[in-house]
Amino acid sequence: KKWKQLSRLQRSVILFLFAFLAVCGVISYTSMGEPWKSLTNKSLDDQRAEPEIPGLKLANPAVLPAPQKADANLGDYPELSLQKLPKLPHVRRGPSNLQIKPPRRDVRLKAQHDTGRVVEELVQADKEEKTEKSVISWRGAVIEPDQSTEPPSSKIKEPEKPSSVEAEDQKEPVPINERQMAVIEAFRHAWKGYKDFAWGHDELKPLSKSYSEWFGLGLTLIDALDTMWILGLKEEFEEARKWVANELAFDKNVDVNLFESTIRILGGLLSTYHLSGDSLFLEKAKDIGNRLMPAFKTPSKIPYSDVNIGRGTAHPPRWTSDSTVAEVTSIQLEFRELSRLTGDEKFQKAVDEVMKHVHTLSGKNDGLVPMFINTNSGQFTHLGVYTLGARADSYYEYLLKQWIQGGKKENELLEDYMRAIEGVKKHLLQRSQPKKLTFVGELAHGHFSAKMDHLVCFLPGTLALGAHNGLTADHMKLAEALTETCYQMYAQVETGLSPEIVHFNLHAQNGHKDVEIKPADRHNLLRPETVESLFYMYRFTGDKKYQDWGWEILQNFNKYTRVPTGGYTSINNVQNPSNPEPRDKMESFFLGETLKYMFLLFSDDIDLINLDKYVFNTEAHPLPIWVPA
Ligand code: DMJ
Repeated sequence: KKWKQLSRLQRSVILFLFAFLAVCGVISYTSMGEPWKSLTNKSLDDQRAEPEIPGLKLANPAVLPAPQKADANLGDYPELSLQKLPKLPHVRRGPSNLQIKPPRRDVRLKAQHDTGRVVEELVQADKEEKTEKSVISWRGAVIEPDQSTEPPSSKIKEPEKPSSVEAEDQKEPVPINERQMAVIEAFRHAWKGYKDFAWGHDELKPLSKSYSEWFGLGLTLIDALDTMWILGLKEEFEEARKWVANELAFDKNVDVNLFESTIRILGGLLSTYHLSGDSLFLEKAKDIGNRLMPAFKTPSKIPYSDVNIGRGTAHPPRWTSDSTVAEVTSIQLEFRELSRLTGDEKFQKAVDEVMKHVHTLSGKNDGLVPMFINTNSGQFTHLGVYTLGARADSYYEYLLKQWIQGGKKENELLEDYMRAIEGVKKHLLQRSQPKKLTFVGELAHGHFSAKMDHLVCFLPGTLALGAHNGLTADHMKLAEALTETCYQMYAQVETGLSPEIVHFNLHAQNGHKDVEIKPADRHNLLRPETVESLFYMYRFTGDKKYQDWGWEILQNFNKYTRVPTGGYTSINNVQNPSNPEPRDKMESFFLGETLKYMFLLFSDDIDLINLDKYVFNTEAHPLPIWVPA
């Protein structure tokens, strides 16, 4: 009624005012932001994270056989996303009783690492999450070995208990850093392939999405058990444990290689027993240990290479009655430990006898041993060829490591080791051109060959371990030089991955690098030796360059050997980045050794497998030192 009484002008003014007020209201609401967004299901963390981590959901990673170039971004790690971050364990830190520089905690990556910034954000996000949730280490109190016992006496004792140390629990946790997380991510990717396509079988064939059998004993699964424990992968570990409990049976009519099954299966079970305290693994270790014993029933007591673990028979390879020297002298750490744990001295007696016999043999050249030994006569055969590579390598490694395991009392072992290193210096060391890299060549009937297997790259780590245990400082100097050489075997190659064998140039030639590669030698089997040595060098020197070198290697494994559907593969050609020719096989030692040493290399927690308490077997399975330093 009143509206009708107003004049046309008055009505127009009122309408204009309403319209004006309405427009002002909308503008001020918009400038307040978007308050309705807080009503969505997403957490504030998600909302914060999304715009800050560009590219997290990039497309697939480098796909074999056409990998991306070296400086990968997170697109190479498709599994990495905030939601899928691994559940991280707390690791503990104890007194710094190793002779290394105090490691900085919570290492930050520098800008030169391409994945650094984004991974760092992931780590930060994870740290924030952890402070809220307060995770307790599932690895509990059993990571410290029980070392109070001596080697077994002749009388049968009660089985030794595994480690137990509540004191360790009191120690301050050391957070996992971003490089370790990248290793966890790599392990999970490898494990996914194994689980999806090769579960319970020996090795994954990641391209054909199938598996290969060697012994038919779940080799990869057993080799990887203690790596899962150390990386804190509880779920994966529990699942694998179930397989060991329900499926693993050694009562099989199958020929196994004594050395390979000792270092991978017996060694893997023993170290998992020590880390977890779970007697299942000791029972399985006893079972396989007993089944391997027929190998020692030879005229000379030098064991045969092969044993049928179901039938209890053993034999040499079909074409010879020789065994390989490295094989018969690199089973000692495991059998000695089995005796200590079971109180049954027969295991230790058998392997000690081999070492005592080899100690007295003629045919050595200043401590260097030939590659073959006859199981009938007990004598070396094929005399005159000396190498630190295939067929002799771990003989040298186990001389030192047995001496350490036994509390540094067995002098013959130390004598043989010291003499052998002198022999290496005298006969096998040379320097390459143009970079003057120190390398270990081979000697064949008086002729020096500038050939070096990647396998030889265990040596710098072993030399460093000896120096840490009080041997001459010279050994550490040599270790430093050889580690640099082993790194150059990766760095001078097109893919940044080492071939199986290199030849060093002894004379400078225009445009030639130190490292030459023959077509037959340019494969890479995902081997661990260089990363192993980087780990020892970092532990003992604290020099971060060793971590940086390892990080480069990990990135190159991711670039050239990672199979998108799960797993990593050996490759045939490290010189062709556009087609490294995948071989379709993931060796068990990639999980047992390579990734484990990577994880330990990137760790600043010296108590994560303390080297004064544990000695690694040649397959990277840590066993306790009987008398701690
Ligand atoms: C492993 O089985 C062991 O490290 C062995 O001593 C040498 N070969 C492989 C790894 O390269």
